[in-house]
Amino acid sequence: MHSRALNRWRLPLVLAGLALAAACTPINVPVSSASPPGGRPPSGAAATVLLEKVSFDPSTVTINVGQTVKWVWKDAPIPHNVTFSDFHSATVTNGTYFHTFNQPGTYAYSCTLHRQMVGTVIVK
Ligand SMILES: [Cu+2]
Repeated sequence: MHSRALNRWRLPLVLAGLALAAACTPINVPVSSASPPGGRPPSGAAATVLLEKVSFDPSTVTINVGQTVKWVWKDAPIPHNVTFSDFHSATVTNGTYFHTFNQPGTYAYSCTLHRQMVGTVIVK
């Protein structure tokens, strides 16, 4: 019968599948490289925005110069992105995105898939 030969192949195939899945797992690397040496890690975000119900919640956050905003996707299976005029996240259904703001100002952003999804980061 073939069952013995099939079993010999099954384990390597499963392991290959696991390796592929691991390789495809998105790694959330902070985009900004401006953090000073010894600065706080991005996990110390000053503000967190949830992407859920096809909106940014809260839609406006206020931080100080040098602080980081964290976006958390909570709307699977609906994909979203966080898009500013000169930087953006990937379009994904799960995960997080960080950005550190090093210049004061008012920064508008949106999700390019859902134009009603708009938000603002105010940097003091
Ligand atoms: Cu969206």
